[in-house]
Amino acid sequence: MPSFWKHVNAVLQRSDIILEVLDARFIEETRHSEIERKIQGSGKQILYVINKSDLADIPTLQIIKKRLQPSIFISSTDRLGTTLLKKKLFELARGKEVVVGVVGYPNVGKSSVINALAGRKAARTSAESGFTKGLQKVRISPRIVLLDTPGVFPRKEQAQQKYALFGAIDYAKIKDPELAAIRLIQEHSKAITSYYGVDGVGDVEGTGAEEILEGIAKAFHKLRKGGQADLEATARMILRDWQTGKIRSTGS
Ligand SMILES: Nc1nc2c(ncn2[C@@H]2O[C@H](COP(=O)(O)OP(=O)(O)OP(=O)(O)O)[C@@H](O)[C@H]2O)c(=O)[nH]1
Ligand SMILES: [Mg+2]
Repeated sequence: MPSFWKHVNAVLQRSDIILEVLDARFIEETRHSEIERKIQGSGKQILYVINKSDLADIPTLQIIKKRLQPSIFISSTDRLGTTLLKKKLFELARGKEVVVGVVGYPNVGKSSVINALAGRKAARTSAESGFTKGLQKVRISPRIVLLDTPGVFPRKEQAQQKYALFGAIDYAKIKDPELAAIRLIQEHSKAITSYYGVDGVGDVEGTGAEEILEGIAKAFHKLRKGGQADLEATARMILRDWQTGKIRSTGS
């Protein structure tokens, strides 16, 4: 990981404009304290790119967007908001040649944002976090060059549970999947119970996250020998479906 930081630091230095890519479902959690501190110290222009907005609740997004400026919400996969983002970059460039660095946590969609702006698959993407390993330069106009970077974690932060939510650590690798799944269920009980068809299980107010997890295990026959619910396997299934964007958040 330290070599990843080397690339990110180089990009922060070389760039005139920085795009910090955030996950629309976890805007605050994906704001990168260490990167933002470095940008603040440099006086460079930052633009928050709230990606994966196709998976989030739009009214909630609009409220947050007002607090976070300058920002724009887009969906790289559905190509929503990408024309506006491009227009904004041209405005900020003011006819000069500019280098635009694209930074953020692993898996938030940095490479996908670049592809959406380029209109082609210029940067490789993957559902696997930590996919981009080096620097990549992608020209999107005669005067605008984008630099893709590997996703990095703030060096002082240890937040496995949070990382599981937005896929910065893959569902298969997370150490305590039950805890992460329970937190996810607490925050998004409606979306999850309706996705798995277990609406009647647990408490709608979000107090019964463990019962919901158990209910999903039983409904999907994820059982250990002896018939006990296999909560770990169920938790990994939920985290996988969440991380791969199968479950859409409903704002609850
Ligand atoms: N639903 C949805 N999925 C997206 C969007 N943007 C990216 N993804 C998915 O998120 C996953 C990660 O995308 P990448 O572009 O590889 O993310 P990255 O930030 O470059 O990841 P690293 O290089 O690993 O740090 C892929 O499975 C993408 O298809 C989006 O706007 N909507
Ligand atoms: Mg990437």
